[in-house]
Amino acid sequence: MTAPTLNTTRSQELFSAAQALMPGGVSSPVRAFRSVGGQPIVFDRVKGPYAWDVDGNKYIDYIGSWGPAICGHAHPEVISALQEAIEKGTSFGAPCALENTLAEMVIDAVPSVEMVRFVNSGTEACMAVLRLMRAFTGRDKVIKFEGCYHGHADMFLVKAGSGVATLGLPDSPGVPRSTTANTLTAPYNDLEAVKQLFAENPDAISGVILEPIVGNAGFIQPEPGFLEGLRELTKEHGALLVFDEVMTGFRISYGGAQAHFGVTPDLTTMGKVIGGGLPVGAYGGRRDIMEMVAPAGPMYQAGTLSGNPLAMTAGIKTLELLRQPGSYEKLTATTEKLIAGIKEAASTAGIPITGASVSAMFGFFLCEGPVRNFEEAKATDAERFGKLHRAMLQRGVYLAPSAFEAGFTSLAHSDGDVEATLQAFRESFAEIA
Ligand code: KE4
Repeated sequence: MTAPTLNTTRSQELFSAAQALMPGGVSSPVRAFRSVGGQPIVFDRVKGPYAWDVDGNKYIDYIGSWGPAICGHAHPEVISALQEAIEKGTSFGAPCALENTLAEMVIDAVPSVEMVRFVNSGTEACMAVLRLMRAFTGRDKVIKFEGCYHGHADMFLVKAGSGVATLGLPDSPGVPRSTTANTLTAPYNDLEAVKQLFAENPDAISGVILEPIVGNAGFIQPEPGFLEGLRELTKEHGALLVFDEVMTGFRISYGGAQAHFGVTPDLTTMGKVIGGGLPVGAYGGRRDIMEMVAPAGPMYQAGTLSGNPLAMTAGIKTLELLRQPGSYEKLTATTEKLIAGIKEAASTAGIPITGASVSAMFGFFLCEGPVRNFEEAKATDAERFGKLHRAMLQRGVYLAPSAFEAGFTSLAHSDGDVEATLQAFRESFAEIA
């Protein structure tokens, strides 16, 4: 059953103009649909689980602005709180009580966080946390994992995931080798490789940073014992364990992936959900480490718009909505139904698939699996995924435009939305089989 061809004339006009104004016509590479083909659609507005493009087409959205829209886009209580806050100004550049409120909420929720600093993006949070790891330990090297993405700061653009993997970039030009010389990499889920790196670099590794559930190489879960093993190894070697929870924070559970798995890192980065759709990042952790951050300590980090009242307001209201009883049970039920249906639809069409979900995060690869690391993720049939993405878009379902991203559900996705999505998957898999 071939989907009707949507009228996307206005999107095409706007995107064509955008490409003359901005590199690739986008403000972030993955939005350009380069790896899935077809024309990006230009959004006009979003609400709940839906997005509408500038031609009036409606989509069920499983990106949710790449994570922030976990309560649904433009939640009325978030909008109302922002409308009230904006009357008092958009940015103070001075302390405000709202920072205390959001800080208390994050500290109360996230097991590792005794003190927190707000910034404006996940990239900033990861840049700062690496500087803090090095400042606290006096060591320069860091271990990251192939396929994990920690923002676009130079030192992390080594075998990175997300858009770097999506575009098949050999990391990035413009990054001096001297900058990445201290970035060591290992395959995800490979404790032996990490042990080897510590043995080869005695007393030189400041710590290990990872996505506790990978969302930037597709969706890859830690194998039993992996996180616990890293906790032990870092302790044994006087190094720090850092969970990059920019994507998993407040999505996997109200305490993040660290609460879900029961493994407590020394430091945590956050973003996305804690800004409720406005620019917020954060890093936090043990008080003895965080008190090194200026002006309490010597490690410098700063930001004009950090902690601004609008972003704090959106974050506070979003976390208030999420901490309502039953939120994560609902998110889990929605997402488990979705991924089960996707796998069934692919199998019915005879298409190899492996996939899973944890709470409001899911992903699948179009290959037999299992997928335990980035190398195995590359076995996914990216070309077939591109055909699937286009077929789903024509049927009004908006999936991440990359085989190396995760999918996100929200409290706003209804059973009806999931059923409509699964029907689109059944038709699309049949079309591309
Ligand atoms: P931002 O600088 O994009 O706010 O955060 C960087 C970042 C850090 N750590 C993790 C685990 C992340 O997932 C991200 C950003 N995620 C991507 C999606 N894969 C953002 C989407 C984009 O780059 O446009």
